[in-house]
Amino acid sequence: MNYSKMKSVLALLTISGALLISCNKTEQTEAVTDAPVETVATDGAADAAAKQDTINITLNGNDKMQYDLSEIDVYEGQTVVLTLNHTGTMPVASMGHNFVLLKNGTDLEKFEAEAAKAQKEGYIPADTSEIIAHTKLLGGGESDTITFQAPAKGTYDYMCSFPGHYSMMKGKFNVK
Ligand SMILES: [Cu+2]
Repeated sequence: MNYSKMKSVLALLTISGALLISCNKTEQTEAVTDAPVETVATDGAADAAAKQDTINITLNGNDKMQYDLSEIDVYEGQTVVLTLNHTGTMPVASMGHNFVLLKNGTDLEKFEAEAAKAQKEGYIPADTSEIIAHTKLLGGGESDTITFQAPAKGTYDYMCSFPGHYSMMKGKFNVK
């Protein structure tokens, strides 16, 4: 073996050595990043939901003046696509339902009193400063879908603003 041949063998050894080291490094890095992923996986569906940009919510209201959800959970930053279905058959004039999401600190009783004055506007008061999002007022068999950004982390109230409904038709909108 002459000198130049030896040099190239040495070079090869150095390269394969470097490759081995880099392979080990990759494995180690993977092993480290694997651990938290597994931890998250055990938390299940809630974390999967947290990763979605958009969350679809279906809320039903019936002729007995009831929503089918008393709590709605979303995550901060999510786009909320909420569909309200009126699953009953009664007309909007006697059993109208909507979904009104209110800012923190809103007095539901006062809000309802203001809403009651706005029959022509589907019981959405002229001053909308306390409203984050709302659907149309629906009669039996109707649906409305709205899209809005989840507000900052916190717990918010939602209600139906049809006169007399909010005592039964209300719930908590939790932004996690
Ligand atoms: Cu209602």
